Amino acid sequence: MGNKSSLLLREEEIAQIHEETGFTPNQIERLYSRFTSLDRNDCGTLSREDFLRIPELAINPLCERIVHSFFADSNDDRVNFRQFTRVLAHFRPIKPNKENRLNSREEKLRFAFKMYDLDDDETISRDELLNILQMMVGANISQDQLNSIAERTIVEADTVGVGKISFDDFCRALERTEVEQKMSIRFLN
Ligand SMILES: [Ca+2]
Repeated sequence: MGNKSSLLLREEEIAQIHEETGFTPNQIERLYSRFTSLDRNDCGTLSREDFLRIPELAINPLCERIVHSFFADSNDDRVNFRQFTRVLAHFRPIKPNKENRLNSREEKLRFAFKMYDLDDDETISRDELLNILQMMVGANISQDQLNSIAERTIVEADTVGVGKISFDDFCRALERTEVEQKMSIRFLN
């Protein structure tokens, strides 16, 4: 880990990030060293291409969408360390009595919902759902079957009858799902 990773992180930054994300100072240091190794140009921020070098992401069928979510708060298509940890915090496993706002069930659901809702209109349309389904199952299922899965999912989830899924519908549909488990990625081993 050379001197690069110890170069920039100050005590107070670590404290702020710990407060915000729930990562321990030790985890923050490790994330930082990962961050700097992805930051090929040493500019203190990551580009979309930098993210594609994270193996845990590259193998995820939703890779592109997850990477996109890192850039939601970014104006210049770059992500700094603070933004990086904030997004990763959503994937922190929930531990009893140690829940942090960012990795609560609600925030995990909100994060997942945004991955579907490409145009940010707060609803998931049939096309948006289809898009995700295609990424997840790839070529294993015919287009007709996918269409009918999307159709059925919307009909079942949409309680208002507008042909779209709202965030409330989404939460209700996932009520019995172990979101906490599914939305946890062990980024630090
Ligand atoms: Ca939408």
